[in-house]
Amino acid sequence: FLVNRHDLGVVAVGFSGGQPKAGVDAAPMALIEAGLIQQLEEDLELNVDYDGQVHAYSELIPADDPPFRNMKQPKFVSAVTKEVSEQVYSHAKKGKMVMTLGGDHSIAIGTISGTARAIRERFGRELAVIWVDAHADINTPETSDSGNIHGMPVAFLTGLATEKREDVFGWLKEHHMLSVNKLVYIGLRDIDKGEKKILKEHGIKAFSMHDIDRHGIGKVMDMALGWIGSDTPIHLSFDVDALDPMWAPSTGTPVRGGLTLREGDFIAECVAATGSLIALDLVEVNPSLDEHGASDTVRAGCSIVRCALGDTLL
Ligand code: NNH
Ligand code: MN
Ligand code: MN
Ligand code: MN
Repeated sequence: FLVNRHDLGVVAVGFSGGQPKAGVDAAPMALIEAGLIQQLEEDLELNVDYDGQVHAYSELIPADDPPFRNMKQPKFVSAVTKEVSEQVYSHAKKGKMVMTLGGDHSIAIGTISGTARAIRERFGRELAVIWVDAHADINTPETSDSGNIHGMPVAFLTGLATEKREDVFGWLKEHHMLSVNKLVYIGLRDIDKGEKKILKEHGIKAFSMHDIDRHGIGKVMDMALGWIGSDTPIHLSFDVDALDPMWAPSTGTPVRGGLTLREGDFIAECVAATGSLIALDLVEVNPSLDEHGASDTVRAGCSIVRCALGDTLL
């Protein structure tokens, strides 16, 4: 009802500027070369609207981009995410489901702001976000130890971090944003001190690996989707580092003790089954990391996407 489930807009974001490791920008090509888009067209029978390009946004590289409020490459990340926001919005306003292939997780500032705006305009509704990640990515520029913006997207999207400078996320307006009570985390296991404080103070719903151990992933998904409520449009932002490095080693900040391959797919299947999914991000696959090559991580990423877009086991 929210989107035409069979019409999928695809945005390939070859961007690594939200963190220091090269290679994450090559993920969209690796996923596409592994047959992802073909599988969606042929096996899932989706009408895919893809411009055939992995965007590098090199035209947006600023002449000069010094750290600002502790953020690294603030102007470049701001300019790229602003452009991604427009790209995602233009698919979403036509009633298409949107899939964005990253890239590091800073790009979610673009993807979620784009869908939040489209959903507001089309339905007058607020968006819910399911953030699957080992990390909470809710640092403000001031709480971040690294200064890497891929650890901050949720803070900017919820208005916990704000900046007036138009060229440093000042372009983010009310209609791009998400309320903290419409956010649910799954898979957390590496949270910074300042982030823990933010999660507590704002009563943000979070299911850590501890919760998954205690209740099992089935019950956790019931609780997560119950929190969001039925008929609420959902944007799923999936950081591949939520999976255990045993299954997805090729990522910039692997953390042991993560989700199994099946738990990752199960999360995506449960979200698909709600019928409320309107957009999906797959981020932080870095094909240049891991000595065995990245085929396991790329295959895991493809599988999660297929599950989220409605592939069922039987
Ligand atoms: N919390 C750390 C930071 O802010 C690490 C973030 N790294 C991620 N997030 N991969 O998903 O820098
Ligand atoms: Mn992340
Ligand atoms: Mn992460
Ligand atoms: Mn290895």
